[in-house]
Amino acid sequence: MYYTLMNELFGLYLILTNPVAGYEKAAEAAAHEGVRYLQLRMKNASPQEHLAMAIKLRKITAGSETQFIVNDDLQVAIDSDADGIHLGQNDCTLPMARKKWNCPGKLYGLSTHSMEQASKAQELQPDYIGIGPVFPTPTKADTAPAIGIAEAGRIASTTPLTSVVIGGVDEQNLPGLLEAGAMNYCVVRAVNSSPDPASAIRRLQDIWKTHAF
Ligand code: TZP
Ligand code: MG
Repeated sequence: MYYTLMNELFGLYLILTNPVAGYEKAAEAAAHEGVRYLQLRMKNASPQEHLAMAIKLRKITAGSETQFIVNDDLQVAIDSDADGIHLGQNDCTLPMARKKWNCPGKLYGLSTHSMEQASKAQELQPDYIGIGPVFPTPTKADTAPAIGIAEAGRIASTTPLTSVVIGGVDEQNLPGLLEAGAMNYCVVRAVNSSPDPASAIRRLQDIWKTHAF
């Protein structure tokens, strides 16, 4: 089988989890600032709450450059007509998700926690992989051990897949991560903790534009 693996460069991938500005304001900021990926991650919400919010964010991002991704819950992704789904190593597999969604053009993201998992991910042809956690983070319970800046950069610069480094990424450590080989990066707290998400997004993307490559 022939297929192309594209290593895309876009900088910020934003996950929304309890943004202090509110989900809608944060999503509007992401779409306005041209953030490529926006993921809804509501770990403690009921499926109904998750779907209701997914439908709102779907409307906010529709027609923008921002691809709307749902974390974990394939049914919520399907029912909200999201642009894609993000799956972890222990979630439903990518082949199962593709079979169930059965809708061409949808995007599939996969978390990886090591060089070995990143290499194996190529067989599954995800649209991007997450690499991390780079640093220990309070944002995700039950997370894999932190891999550190050097290893995250090594994996990102080795894989032919589009990648985002994740876990404790902020304005202070982003330059070092990019120097170590990271391509794109994903944050929760660095934007969700700001009452002004648009400014937080702009500051991060300005750093990325200055330090990448
Ligand atoms: N996956 C690996 S680390 C993480 C996820 C969802 C959370 C990252 O959150 P933060 O606040 O940017 O450290
Ligand atoms: Mg998951």
